[in-house]
Amino acid sequence: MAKYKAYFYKKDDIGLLFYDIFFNLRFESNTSKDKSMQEQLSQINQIIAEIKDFQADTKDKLETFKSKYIGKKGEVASLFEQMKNIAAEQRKAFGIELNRLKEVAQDKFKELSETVEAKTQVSSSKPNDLTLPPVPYALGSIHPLVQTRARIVEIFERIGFTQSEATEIEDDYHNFTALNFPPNHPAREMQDTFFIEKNQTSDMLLRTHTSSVQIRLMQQQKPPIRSLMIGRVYRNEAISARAHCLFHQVEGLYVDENVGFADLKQTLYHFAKELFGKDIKVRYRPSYFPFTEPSAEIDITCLICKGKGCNVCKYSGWVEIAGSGMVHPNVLENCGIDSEKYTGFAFGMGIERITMLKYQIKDLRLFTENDVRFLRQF
Ligand code: 2U9
Repeated sequence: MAKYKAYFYKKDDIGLLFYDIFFNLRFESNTSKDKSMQEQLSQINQIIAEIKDFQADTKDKLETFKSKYIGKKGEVASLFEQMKNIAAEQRKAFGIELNRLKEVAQDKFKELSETVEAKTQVSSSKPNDLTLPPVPYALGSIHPLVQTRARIVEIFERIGFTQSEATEIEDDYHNFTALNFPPNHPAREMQDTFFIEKNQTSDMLLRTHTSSVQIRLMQQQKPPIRSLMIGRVYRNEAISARAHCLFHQVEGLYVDENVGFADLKQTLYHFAKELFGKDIKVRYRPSYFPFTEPSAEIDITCLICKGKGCNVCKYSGWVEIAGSGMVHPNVLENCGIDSEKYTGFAFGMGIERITMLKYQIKDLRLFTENDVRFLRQF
């Protein structure tokens, strides 16, 4: 609607009066058309949203939809009527929006008609045949990492290992210092570890291994200790097919009088054969960790090429499954355990790595993508 302003004109201002009326009329009526265009567009969007939300499970509701939106006196038709009020230069754009609305309404009507049709067929069909077998539930499957974890626990529980747990947020002491990490060890850098808080007294971080659980256990419980620590650990790594910032570890600790390297070897030899089969070979390769001395990495024959050499084992015939070693005397002493009286061995492995080797999975990211096509295979 054009709006008129009230002015007081002197007698000789009559020309100005005509000019003003003419100009205001043009000016006001254009503004009014602009406004009308804006209003109509927002109305179209509102109707589209309403249409998308509309539910109909009966013929009555379907009829309501039809007369409200696509009938002769419906919203779409009435908006087409408004076309004449739209400024000529905006009419094309308005028409495009209107056609979009019409299309949305027609598609929705088709979709609702099919739903109502299907419902009426079901309700008008014969009563249920109670003798038919039940429709089976769509069952999921156990995640491959959970399966591997369960199998590892089963193997170690049978030889006397219990399970221990602690929090994933740790302090610097339990994650590094008590484990004999020197103050400037690279693992303490921000590039490798997620720090939550950096304090004068103690840094808080996301644990980088489950070894901190073993420290807490040894502080609370005196030997004999034979326990597994399982859980999530975090490292500041870029996510790729071979690395992730979050993965799962199983660590084991056995501390008692007269525990020696032969016990370590035999325990992990038993484990590897149980998990990967009697035919695989196991070898211990000297290594270094701050928390164990001596330390060894544990390899088994490559499961793909059976030791002949392939690109998975980098043509060595061996793949690494775990790290291990005799608990460093400093670590025992840090936990109040007499290292003259007691000795112990420890080992650690990544559950993802073991699962990838066992099932020949090539990309670590598959474990967290939740794609049922992957998960269904286990
Ligand atoms: C205490 C003392 C010693 C646990 C060990 C390893 C060697 C090891 C890696 C395997 C792959 C971590 O998941 S991984 O990246 N672990 O190589 N872990 S010995 O030694 C301990 C733990 C706790 C108190």
